[in-house]
Amino acid sequence: MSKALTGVRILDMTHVQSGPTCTQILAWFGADVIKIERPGAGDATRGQLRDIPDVDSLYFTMLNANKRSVTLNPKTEAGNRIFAKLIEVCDVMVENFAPGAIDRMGFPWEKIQEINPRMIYASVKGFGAGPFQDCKVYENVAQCTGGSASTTGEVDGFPMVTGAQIGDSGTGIHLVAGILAALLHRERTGKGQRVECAMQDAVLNLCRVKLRDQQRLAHGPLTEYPQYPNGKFGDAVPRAGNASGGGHPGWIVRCKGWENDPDAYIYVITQTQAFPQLAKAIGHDDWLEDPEWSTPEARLPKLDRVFAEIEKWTMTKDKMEVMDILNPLNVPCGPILSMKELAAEPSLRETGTIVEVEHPERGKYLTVGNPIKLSDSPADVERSPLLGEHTEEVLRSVVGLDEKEIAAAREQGAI
Ligand code: CAO
Repeated sequence: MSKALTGVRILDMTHVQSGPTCTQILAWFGADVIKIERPGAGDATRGQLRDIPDVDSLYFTMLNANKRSVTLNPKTEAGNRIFAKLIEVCDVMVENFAPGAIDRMGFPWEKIQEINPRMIYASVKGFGAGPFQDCKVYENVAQCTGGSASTTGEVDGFPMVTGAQIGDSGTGIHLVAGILAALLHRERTGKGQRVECAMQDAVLNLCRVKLRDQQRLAHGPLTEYPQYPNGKFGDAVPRAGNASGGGHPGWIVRCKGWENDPDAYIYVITQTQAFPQLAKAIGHDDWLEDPEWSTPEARLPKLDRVFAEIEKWTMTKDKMEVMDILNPLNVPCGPILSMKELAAEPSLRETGTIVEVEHPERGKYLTVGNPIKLSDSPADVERSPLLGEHTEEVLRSVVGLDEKEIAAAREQGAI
């Protein structure tokens, strides 16, 4: 089976998480991703949060599958020439260095276009144009500045960041969409273009429903928030604990074993059309005839009592039993699954969402495979490259250097 992006060559100037997530997905779609790393050092994540001494960290290996690694310093004379040649022969360049870093290497967008007018040049930055455009940004900064932290957390608690890497991986995935659109556009026009994605913008996009609520707030209290009807609303969207954020109330309730198991919980949504089945399942047939409970409007001011009653029932069962009972009744619900449970889940292994990979230095490790499934182009997850593993191969076959030129570049410290 052919891969969707076979024949597309990516000049990968990414590091840490946001950019590498993007190029890893492109690699899984079949692109030839050539990751450029600083000679002798490489992507800083190779050495961060190491679990095994002197071996590429899981941080690196789980973000750089299916890529080729080339060590190259474009700030040296030979490195500059090699880099220009790579720009000429690649289709897409992706980078997420601090603002201006690629320009300082001698490759502003104008120069890149001059070298290769078909080049698609994609960047992640922390912020778009504006007062913060020159700032360096990491994940949690993006979560805080993109609206996620102010709307996440306990009702009366601190702003809270989430473990989902919506700033880094979230932006990387946005960038994939931009690159694919630009590739399609290039098919029609023959021209490349710039693709830019700011982490603040990507997080805000993912928090779209909260900007919806900000505008609703001007017209009265947000009735699905736990602050309604007894708490207070200010003039900005508040934190809402585990409230659903959608049109149907939901909450996390305890299940059997919660005293000792931090993940013995389940999220239950009291979707209107499934509410009669849910009420019967928890032993509250009486609610169905009682006007105090039978309609969503009547229940709205006392959702805490609704979920307390649901919890009385869920606490008599483990979370999987609750799932088994409620799902056939069409009650939307989901157990809180730990990373340990997810890692062991056979169905995720079967779909290639969790994959075991063999690495020459660390042995076997687990990674998350491509979550985007293409019927004719399934992703084959391959281990991440060692630092500079493909330098000579790429310099020979892609850049067209001979042995003498490679040796000279090595002498200069360019590779
Ligand atoms: N050879 C030689 N030098 C290289 C090189 C190579 N192959 N690759 C990178 N460099 C140099 C750059 O040229 C830059 O040098 P100058 O600043 O002197 O021009 C330098 O390495 C460091 O780049 P940086 O400033 O991007 O790195 P940092 O660790 O200080 O900052 C980060 C990291 C992520 C905060 C910053 O890159 C950033 O804000 N990126 C944009 C937003 C982003 O993607 N953030 C998410 C990161 S994932 O959590």
